[in-house]
Amino acid sequence: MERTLVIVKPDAVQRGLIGEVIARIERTGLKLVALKLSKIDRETAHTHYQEHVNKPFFQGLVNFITSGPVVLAVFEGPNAVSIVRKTMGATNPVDSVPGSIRGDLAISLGRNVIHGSDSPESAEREISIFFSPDEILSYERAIDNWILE
Ligand code: YYY
Ligand code: MG
Repeated sequence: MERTLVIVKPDAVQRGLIGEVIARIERTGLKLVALKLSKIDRETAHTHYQEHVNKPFFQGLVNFITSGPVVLAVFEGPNAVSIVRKTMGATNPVDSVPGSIRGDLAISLGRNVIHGSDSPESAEREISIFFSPDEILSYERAIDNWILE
């Protein structure tokens, strides 16, 4: 089953939006299989955002993601990566549509509330940065037959 990493970013934690963001993803039907409040150190931020290391916004991005507590979550389900990306909305809140997390809750590119993995391969890589295998739970939900065909 596909998994994806979600980070409720420091801006959203400060703004009291943890529940709002997690709830929107829970409501899709994806299963929450790991969850923790954490503070990302600079080395871990570099590893997580390694694809952006040469971009002009990289230092600002690392400063931001390490600036306060975040919530780290793993969601599981068919097409989990794409479902979360759709629920998040476009990277720049100027482009993210109303109804999406960023479209409804953000106005700045560098304060865009949520991270979600961009492919199943990046998801596996990112999840292993933040979670050990024993922190990811396997469990059944009685309602699964009403969510999964
Ligand atoms: O995956 P996603 O978060 O939607 O966007 P990425 O292209 O991976 O960029 C990661 C992160 O970097 C983005 O959420 C905001 C920030 N960023 C930026 O500050 N300035 C840019 N021009 C592009 C991205
Ligand atoms: Mg990305």
